[in-house]
Amino acid sequence: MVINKKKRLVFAAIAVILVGILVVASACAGPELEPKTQTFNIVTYHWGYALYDEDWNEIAQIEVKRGTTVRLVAIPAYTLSHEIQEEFHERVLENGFGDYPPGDDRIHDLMEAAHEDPDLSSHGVFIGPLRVDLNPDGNASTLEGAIDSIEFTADDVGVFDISCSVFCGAGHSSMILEGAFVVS
Ligand SMILES: [Cu+2]
Repeated sequence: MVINKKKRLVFAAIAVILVGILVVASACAGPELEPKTQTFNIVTYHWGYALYDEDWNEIAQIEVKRGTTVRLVAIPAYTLSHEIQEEFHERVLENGFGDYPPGDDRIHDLMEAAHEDPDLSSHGVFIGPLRVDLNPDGNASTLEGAIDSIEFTADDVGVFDISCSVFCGAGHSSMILEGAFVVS
């Protein structure tokens, strides 16, 4: 009888330990099992990009850890408020592009011409090594139709450029954000 009681106590103790291990293991494994997706918004305009995190804080570059599931959303500026579009317009005037120095009088006219030409209204978001090539519609009638997005796993460590894959006028070849996407 004494031995049986001891046995029962040992079994009970083992059971408690096993349950404890399971609870701790599931608590530890929980966050790793759930894939974490990081979303970034990329606004395209004549001629440049503005990067935002998922809460719409503007960021200088997109940085993720290797293995992260990334969702990139490309949004043409024309779908945003007039005020925001004006801000991008000012950025281009202030910074210039290509052969046009900051404040060059011709920049305004070139931008206006591009805005009025429906064939130049789309911009691409291209990151070759990551096989990202987004083409938000420059002439869509709805916001949903205008937006293009992709979800992928950032498997390759590196520093990647974002560039434009759709001809969009005078500033097309200047639409390069060097080192804009970093996987560490
Ligand atoms: Cu372009």
